[in-house]
Amino acid sequence: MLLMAASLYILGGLRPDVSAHEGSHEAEEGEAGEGGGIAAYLDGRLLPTPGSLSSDLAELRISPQDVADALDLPYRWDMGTRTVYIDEKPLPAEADPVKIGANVMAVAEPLAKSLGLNYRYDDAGHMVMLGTPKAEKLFQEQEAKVRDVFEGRGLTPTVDADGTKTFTLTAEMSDWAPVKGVLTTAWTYNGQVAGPTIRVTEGDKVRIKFVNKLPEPSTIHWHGFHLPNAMDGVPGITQQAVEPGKEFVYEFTASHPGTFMYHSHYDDMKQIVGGLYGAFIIDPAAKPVPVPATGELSDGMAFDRDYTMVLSRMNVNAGLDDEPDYFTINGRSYPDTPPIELKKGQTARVRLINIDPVEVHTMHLHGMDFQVIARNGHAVKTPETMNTVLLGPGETVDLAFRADAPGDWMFHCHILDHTMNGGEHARMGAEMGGLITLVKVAS
Ligand SMILES: [Cu+2]
Repeated sequence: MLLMAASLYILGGLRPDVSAHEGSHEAEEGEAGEGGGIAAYLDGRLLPTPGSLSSDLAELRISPQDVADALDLPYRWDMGTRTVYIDEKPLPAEADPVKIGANVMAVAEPLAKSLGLNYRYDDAGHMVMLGTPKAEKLFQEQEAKVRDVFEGRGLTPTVDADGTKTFTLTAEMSDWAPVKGVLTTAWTYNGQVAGPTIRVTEGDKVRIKFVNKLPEPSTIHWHGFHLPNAMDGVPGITQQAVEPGKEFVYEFTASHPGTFMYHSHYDDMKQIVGGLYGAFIIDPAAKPVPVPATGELSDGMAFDRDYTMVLSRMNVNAGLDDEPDYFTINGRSYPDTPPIELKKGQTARVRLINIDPVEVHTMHLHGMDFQVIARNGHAVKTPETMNTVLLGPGETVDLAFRADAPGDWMFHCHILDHTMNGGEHARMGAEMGGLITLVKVAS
């Protein structure tokens, strides 16, 4: 309702009645600024108090206490001198803090500048976006990890004399940026979402040292593997849950080649959606055969490029029972998902992994067909030519295609509310987001 009211008066030229604010710093509750419907975000996280607009729509106020709380800085309001102190420093005069209703509200831009925050007002979305330099920096630093997963580069193991490959996965809470300027506290393996890809060869002996630095117990399940029962990672059935501060060593042989995944099997709805998952690729021991110039593509071929897309979501402002707000490919939402880049005539394999515990996805490629060459870690007998493929929770699909049509083609989930980012579901003309990437074919 608030958003609708704001849209109406901006579109229709109406003005909210905020006259009580003019000339008075002690406006009555329910008048000045109330009903402006301005959402305020810091690093993509919604602040609890809605912003307010002055009658000329020029002066936009937000709650300085919300900002201080979000930054974990001490906050103090001196009513006598009408001064706000954040971290014991008074806000500059331009921030002009006033009491509106139950809240102290300050002019957003000078408030943001005085705290070294980026400031942006999204007029169409009636949103104030504040950002910390830390969010920008983390986004840049995480780019290389996202690309490693996307382009199929695995975590580097230590290798014993007998050839056993040892990987360490440390589970810990860590800040993660699904898009530039948005930070959320994620449940991560080695500080990243998706966790690092583990990539070995069929027949390899694998040892994974799991270190639990989470605030809760956890385990790791190896999804699709043929392994000793005690290594299956199900708490209360095959092992005791690994308590915070403790470790567990998983050992098994990479039994059969294919696209798999690993994920937490403890409090799954929270820990998997939180980010505790990754891709596990077992390459075949046999050398792949060259791709023929024409005709059918199949699992055992040596494609020019090999991509992995782990489909999930992050609940930045949404609760676990709410509509999810950021659908992600390897922890990133469009427009910050890296593109698939090919030259005309090249071939690519794309390993789709749906790790979401409840959502299905219908991945659709524009401009070209693809062939489904493997499902759930097994080559399909007769590759099927398609343009849209459905993945239920826990399913994997390997598809392959020849890049025969130059251009920038969308590759996206066709459930269209999976292609909008948080805060934008409710408005017309929202930007594209979520489960979208581009296939860029150079001629
Ligand atoms: Cu979807």
